[in-house]
Amino acid sequence: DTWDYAPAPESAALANVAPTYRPFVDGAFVDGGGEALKTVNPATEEVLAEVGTASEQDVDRAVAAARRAFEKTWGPMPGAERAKYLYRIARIVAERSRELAVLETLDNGKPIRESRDVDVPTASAHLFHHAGWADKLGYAGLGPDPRPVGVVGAVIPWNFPLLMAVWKIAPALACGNTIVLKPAETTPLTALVLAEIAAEAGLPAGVLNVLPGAGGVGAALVAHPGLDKVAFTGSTDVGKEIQRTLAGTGRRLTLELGGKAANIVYDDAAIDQAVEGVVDGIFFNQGHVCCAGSRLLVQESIAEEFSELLLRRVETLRVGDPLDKNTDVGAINSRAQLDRIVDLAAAGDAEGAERWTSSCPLPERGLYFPPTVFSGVEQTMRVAREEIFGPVLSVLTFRTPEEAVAKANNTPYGLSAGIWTEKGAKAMWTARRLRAGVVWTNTFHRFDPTSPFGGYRESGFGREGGRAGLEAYLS
Ligand code: TXE
Repeated sequence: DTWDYAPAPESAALANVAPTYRPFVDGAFVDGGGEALKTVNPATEEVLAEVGTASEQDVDRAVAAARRAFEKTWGPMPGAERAKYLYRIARIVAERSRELAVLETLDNGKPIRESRDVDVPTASAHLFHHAGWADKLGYAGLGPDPRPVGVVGAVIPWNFPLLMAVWKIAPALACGNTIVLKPAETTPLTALVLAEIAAEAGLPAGVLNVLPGAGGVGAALVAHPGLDKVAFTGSTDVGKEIQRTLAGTGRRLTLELGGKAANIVYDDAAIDQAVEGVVDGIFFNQGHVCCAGSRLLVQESIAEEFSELLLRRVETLRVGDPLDKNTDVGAINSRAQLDRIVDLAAAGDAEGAERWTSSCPLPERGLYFPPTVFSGVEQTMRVAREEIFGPVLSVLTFRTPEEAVAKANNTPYGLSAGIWTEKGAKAMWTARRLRAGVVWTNTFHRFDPTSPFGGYRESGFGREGGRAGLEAYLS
């Protein structure tokens, strides 16, 4: 009893896969009707690739192709068969991990150590995990026979380009949906390689479509009446705009937006471990992380000692060439983002916070910002309230656990938080009171496909990963 939508890799699908960067629609790379964009390597500001972008007609075509695939091939396909494609894609991602890691680092600016050890393996793990769900959805606690939602439109940001693509694609496809994905304009390359990988795995035409382009392509996509669901990760402002666009349409929506996470260090914490966690919490991926621990809340009794150890450790971080395996902090993804970081840091100075900057020399060219720590930060300051999305930590202090919780929750966001203590009961007491979707204890930035990830309030709604993450893609 064979299911005949699994052509061998040397099939016709691959004939259309050219090593150029163009929209991927209905199983083939096509000449998009949009104006070509240039993606730059932020470490050098040199043009990396010219990328064909999608027009509104391409959005129409992609949504129509996704609808056809949903109705004719992917939707009716048994889960066990869908799983085979996802396993195959997961395996190819793992096999091509070096290439993907290098491309991600070139396009995004993140250290190769991170793209190699975090982004790509986490993406492949997410695909493997969801491949395993495809034939077990009846056990997901969502009824005996949960149905796919239909055609999904997904818009993703530039901070984890491949991983965010996979966070949308893997659950959507595992649940039997088809998808049209718009990667960020500054980092479209790995999503297009992923499309090539899908073709290599023989994924039926139309199941996955990738439309490079700027925000206008995203706006045209999310407003498209042919979608059943929209999944967005990006800024809170755009998330709110999308929510307004979808109001009253009955279409499903999940939003993963910004954050301003507190990393709470109690006086009984293992200090060296906490220093490492705080450093990783904010300087991982240059701080371009929605769940970054951008507010350190340290207990007053150890604040001085902790700050001293922290600055000494931050001083050792190597800022530089993202392709160098020894680099800890890479390049800022775009000039616009660098400007935003510079402006917000200037607001910290203006409002009276004390700025400390690492003395690590920065490369002579490229987009860089040195690791920066603001102390004497008050809760009302912009550096304590606004997402900086850069390598900038704001330090606040607290006296009691109650005060720590109150300060941690004093934010319009609610995506993540960290707790550092050797006392289990104190960790549990604190975690229960934090209004954050993810709370890490004695660790930070721990991502696992089995754990749901998502926010409260202005950090958005809906979960990605785990059983909860499937709900968004099933009805
Ligand atoms: O985000 P945008 P930007 C935060 C972070 C950062 C700020 C701005 O603080 O400094 O947002 O970043 C597409 N309809 N985060 O400007 O614009 C866009 O093309 C539909 C946190 O890069 O939200 C891209 O693909 N789509 C965040 C994606 O939205 C639209 C990650 C994200 O871009 C659109 C990124 C529109 N009207 C930024 N306008 C996180 N949660 O991790 C733009 N886009």
